[in-house]
Amino acid sequence: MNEKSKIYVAGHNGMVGSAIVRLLQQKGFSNLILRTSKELDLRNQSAVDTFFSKEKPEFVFLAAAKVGGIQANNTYKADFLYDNLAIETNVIHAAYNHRVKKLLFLGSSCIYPKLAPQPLKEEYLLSGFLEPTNEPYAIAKIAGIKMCEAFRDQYNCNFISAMPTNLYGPNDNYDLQKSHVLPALMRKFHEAKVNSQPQVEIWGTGSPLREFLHVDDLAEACLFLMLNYNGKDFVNMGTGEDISIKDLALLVKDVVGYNGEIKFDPSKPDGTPRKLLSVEKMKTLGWTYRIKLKDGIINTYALFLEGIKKNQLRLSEQ
Ligand code: GFB
Repeated sequence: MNEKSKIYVAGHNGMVGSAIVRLLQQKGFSNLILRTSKELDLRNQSAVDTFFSKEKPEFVFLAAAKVGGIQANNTYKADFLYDNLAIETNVIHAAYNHRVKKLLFLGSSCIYPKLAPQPLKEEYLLSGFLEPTNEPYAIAKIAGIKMCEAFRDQYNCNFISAMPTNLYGPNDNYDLQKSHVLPALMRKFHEAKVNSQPQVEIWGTGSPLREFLHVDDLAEACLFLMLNYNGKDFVNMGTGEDISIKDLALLVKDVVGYNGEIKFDPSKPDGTPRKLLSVEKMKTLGWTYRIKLKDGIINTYALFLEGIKKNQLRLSEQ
């Protein structure tokens, strides 16, 4: 892949896709093909095939997906399964049909069994039962990995897969019902501070452990793999460090400058108790993360404040 290569970033309006586009542009890759979901519905097989036949991308970052936090995953199970399977099937098959030179598929750390040993090594895939709150999403992402492997085995396609841990950063979704924990906490503490509320409610018990990777680091890792890795086995992308939801809440509270109380709501699901990725493989390949969690949260909160001023935040997702 070089600066003139024709590169399709699927999902460029999302947090991950937009970070990949920002990085590619910074690095001088100037021949990017982008389509919003209104312009190209990736769940529509013939539309996707026509697009690939017309545009003939050489490289594909498959960052398009239906994503959301624990509650969205648990509520819209059919959509998470169907939309993600349809997107992957259509894009991966079109990439094979139209001779894409290389494709990077992005999955998620929720593909691992709920009670797998920690840190989660790539080889633990399919060794046990999945976490029920995100089983449909995980099944779709596992199918995407297997599709890349199968097209490689049967047709020699250079399709690779990466499994990122929980992500955060610019362009996140701040819808309190559908978002992930970090943007939700940021918004809750911010609004509680502005409205002088005495208390902020946090879902679950606060005890689950999660690992957080800044999306700009993820974009670097994706480009690194696109330039340097051609293996069949998928690769984890994370920091190798985790934090309890309670400590994360205290950290975000501190960055936002909120002085009230935290109250846990155990009627809301905790989800998987822990999902810390083993990042040994990425390290051996030569990549490690850069942005420390506190710095990333400070930076993301500054962008959040700017977004509020400019009315550009995704506060309610369709
Ligand atoms: O980020 P999150 O929604 O997803 O939740 P998962 C992480 C933890 O934070 C859970 C707790 O234990 C939540 O109960 N939490 C506390 C909150 N307060 C809040 C809140 O206000 N909002 C949210 N959203 N959580 C998702 C999967 O799992 O992770 C997806 O469902 C995907 O499939 C994604 O893998 C990365 O980490 O539990």
